[in-house]
Order: sequence, then C-alpha cells, then structure tokens
Amino acid sequence: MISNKPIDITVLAQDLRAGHRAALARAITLIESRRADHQAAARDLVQALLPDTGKAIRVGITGSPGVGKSTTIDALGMFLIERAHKVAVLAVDPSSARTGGSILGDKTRMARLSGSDGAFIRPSPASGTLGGVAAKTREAMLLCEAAGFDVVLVETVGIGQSETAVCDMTDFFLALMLPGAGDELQGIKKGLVELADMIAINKADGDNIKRANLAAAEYRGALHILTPRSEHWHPPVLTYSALTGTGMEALWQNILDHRTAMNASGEFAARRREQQVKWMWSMLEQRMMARLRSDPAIRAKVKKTEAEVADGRITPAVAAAEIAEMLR
Ligand SMILES: Nc1nc2c(ncn2[C@@H]2O[C@H](COP(=O)(O)OP(=O)(O)OP(=O)(O)O)[C@@H](O)[C@H]2O)c(=O)[nH]1
Ligand SMILES: [Mg+2]
Repeated sequence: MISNKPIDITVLAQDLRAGHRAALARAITLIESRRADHQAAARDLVQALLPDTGKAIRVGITGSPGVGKSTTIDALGMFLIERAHKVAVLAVDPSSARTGGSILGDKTRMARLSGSDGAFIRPSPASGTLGGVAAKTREAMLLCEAAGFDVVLVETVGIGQSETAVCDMTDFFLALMLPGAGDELQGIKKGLVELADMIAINKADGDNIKRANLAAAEYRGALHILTPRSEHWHPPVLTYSALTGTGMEALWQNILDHRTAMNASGEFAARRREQQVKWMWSMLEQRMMARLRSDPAIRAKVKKTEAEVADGRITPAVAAAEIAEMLR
C-alpha cells in the first residue's frame, strides 16, 4: 500500500487538503504503519495539517452489539449528507484483531453511506493496545478534518475502556439503547450513562414504540439523580428509529444544541484543550512503555525485578522505583 520510496509529506498534505480521498486513505495507512520511518513521516504530516484541523463536530457513538450502531450511522450519515455535510466514520475497536473482523466490516449495514460521495468510512485500526488504537483513530480524525469532513462519527463497542477513549476524543458522546426487557438501567450501573451527552433509544418503531417510551421514562428518572457532566447540559433521552428515520432530526438537533450551549459556556474550548493535554500524556505513557519493552538492558532488569517481586523478595514499590530510575 505504501511503497518504499521516501514519502513526500508536502505533496501528500496538499492532496489531502484538496479533499482527495485516495490521499486521505494513504495518509491514514501511514499513521497506522508500525515502521519507524512511517511513524516519523506521519508525525510530520499531522503537524503540517494541524492548522486545518479541529473544525468538525466530533460525535462518539456507543452501544451494545445489535443495538443498531451501524444502521444509525448509515441513517444519520445520509441525513447529514442530504444537508450538504461531509461525514467521516471511524471506529475504535481494539478487539477487531482478535475477531479478525471489524465493527465497520459490515458495510452492508451502511450500504447507502458507503456508496455516497460525501462519506468516508474507515474501519478501526486492527491491532494493538486500546491506547494505540485510540491514538491512531484520533489522528485519523484530524486527517479527515483537514480533508474537509465537517462531521466525524466515531463508533465503538459497548466495552468500558474503549468508551472512555472515544469520549475523550469527541465533543458529544451518544449512547444508544434498546427498548424494553427490564434491563433499562444496565447502562447506568456500568457508569456509561455518566459519560453520555444523550441517550437515544433505537428501534422505536412498530410494536416497540410503547416499550421504547417506557424505557425513555426510566432513563429520564435515573438521569435525574445523577450529577450531569456539565451544569449547562442535561443529557436528553429520546427515542428514534434508525430503520424508518423517525426522530433522526431531533437527534441531530440535540447535538447542535449541545454545541451551542457548550460554546456559550466556554466548555467547548475547555474540553478540547483538556483532551489535547490528556492525549499528550497518553502518548508519553505509550512511549515510556515502548521503551520498557524495547530497551534490552531495561527489559532484562524488568524481568529480574518481576521475579523478585513475585517471590516476595522486594516490594512492588522498591521495584517500581528501581525500574523508573533506569528510565532516566
Ligand atoms: N426494527 C428496527 N430494527 C433495527 C433498527 N436499527 C437497526 N435494526 C436492526 O438491528 C440489527 C442490528 O443492527 P446493526 O446496525 O447491525 O447493529 P450494531 O449495533 O451495528 O451491531 P454490531 O455491529 O454487531 O455491534 C439489524 O438486524 C438491524 O436491521 C431500527 O431502528 N428498528
Ligand atoms: Mg455494527
């Protein structure tokens, strides 16, 4: 995919800014590459494009398997494209290497969107730690923005850590739920609801409408007793159908209203700034961990120290201090 010729970052950045999707795809492949020279080139590329980033509405979307994430992204994406937006769809799914597929592999569920000129769909980076996968998705998001996509939808599976990672890279975190079955409050127990800027109950169509409304009432009641993330935004609970499109407009309007409220209170800029700094620390942690694993002397020391800790010969605190000393 990427040849061995040195990569001309200037040309790639130009093509990407001009909105060439082949260039965008190539740039993301560069970001995902493990080769040291590719990683250095990718860093230069993102740095060069930085002034062209940050302008999109970034929406994280989560929900249990089968809740309708793909169907929702297809419907919301088409809704936005019909309103002259350009929509990029990314994903954070660290398990995709293990399962051999990707949550975005099911392009049939996004048939309309994947065939649309206004959309760009990229599956999750397929391997690595959650931190690594999230970092790559975050950089891919910046590239999409530089290429002119003004809405970025980031999908993730409903698993704790990856939800936090997606929440940390988006402006609005949308939790999708199913109507009924008495498990309405599950999300709240998992702490997910505390991250959510909105709860949307999908499949409110046909026989499901009544159950969806009941579920919505339960969530509203439960949200009432939680402290909201922002005093300027109380997460709404709404019902919709990705299949029929009912409620799609209200869903998007809430995302816009949230942006307006966050801009007015200054939280929008504050949240983006915090995210940048958090990201720096996460990259730094990854680099330190990479050094722990790659430096032969440190690796030998770690192995020896690990055994000593396991045998109870030294305390974990002393061991950590000794290893940290070697990193200096
Ligand atoms: N009745 C109804 N069915 C829906 C709706 N949205 C999705 N479905 C169905 O629910 C099933 C799962 O939808 P997906 O969009 O694949 O769900 P997902 O959350 O992406 O699932 P995973 O990728 O497996 O996590 C499919 O059979 C869809 O047709 C809806 O609004 N109403
Ligand atoms: Mg899916």
